[in-house]
Amino acid sequence: MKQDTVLIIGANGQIGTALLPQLQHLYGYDRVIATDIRPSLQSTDIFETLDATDAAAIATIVKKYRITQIYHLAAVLSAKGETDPLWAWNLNMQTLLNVLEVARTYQIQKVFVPSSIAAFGEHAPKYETPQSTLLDPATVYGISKVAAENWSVYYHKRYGLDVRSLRYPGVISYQSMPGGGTTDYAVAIYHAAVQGLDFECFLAEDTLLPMIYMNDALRATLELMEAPAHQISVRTSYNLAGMSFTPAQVTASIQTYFPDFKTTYQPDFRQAIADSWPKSIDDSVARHDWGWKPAFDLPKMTHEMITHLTEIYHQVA
Ligand code: AKB
Repeated sequence: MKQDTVLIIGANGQIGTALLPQLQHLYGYDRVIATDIRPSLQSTDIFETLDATDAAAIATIVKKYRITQIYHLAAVLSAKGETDPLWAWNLNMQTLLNVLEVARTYQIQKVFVPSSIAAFGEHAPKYETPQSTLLDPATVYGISKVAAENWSVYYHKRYGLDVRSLRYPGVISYQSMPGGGTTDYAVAIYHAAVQGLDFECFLAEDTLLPMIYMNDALRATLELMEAPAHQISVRTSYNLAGMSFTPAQVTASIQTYFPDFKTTYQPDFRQAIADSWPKSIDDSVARHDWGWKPAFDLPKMTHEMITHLTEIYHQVA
């Protein structure tokens, strides 16, 4: 078992919820410290309530547990960020800078800072969006991700901090709900289908977006974090691809299990956000540098989502 002690900030979020057991498995139960601004749902985890806008509070936890790795997963996502741009900017940037400063000060060995396809904007190629291209995001969330990528490079170059990052596509999971994202429909649609409900989608039926199943997203995260430092050629953030699909395509995929399932379309302000993002991602640099390869396509993911959510709703009923 590995000897690091790992801090997760934002452990109650969509990715944190699924990442926590994987890190506990890898590092040992006692060596993973879960934190979030909201209280823990799992009373058995080692958990501390943490407001990551408070740098001193992060430092206290880092010292208390002798932390050696940090996963900084707390952020306001794209759609929610547009409802209060300055609040979203302040929260995303303050928490990031606190994490980087604490990591530098306490000589943390590795830091994971997620980025997103939201870093891309109008002038990036829409299909097979390359690793290096113009980054002109349309949302405050995207702007904060581009800034975070550049701050990560700065801390790496200036202080030698080993910061690593992935540009996540929309992440689809059954373990917990995302909140405040533009790709969230692709999780909610499965919940509706399994409950026997029709689904009203806030994006148009032909809106093609890059997505990834949680298992792939977690494996990519851990593979990146475990790769030897000399294999990491990208210190902004690696492009990461799983699959791309439209609301109509995921509806058709669900209909192979529930033929009567129906989606109606009522695009709202999130359509413009989705339209500003890539439709597919070129992740060849991640494949080359640390051997990334996704395992889940849409049919395989639909099978898993429906199987797991059926179990969950069955237990609740
Ligand atoms: C969002 O929709 O805001 C996120 C993302 C793509 O980063 N899921």
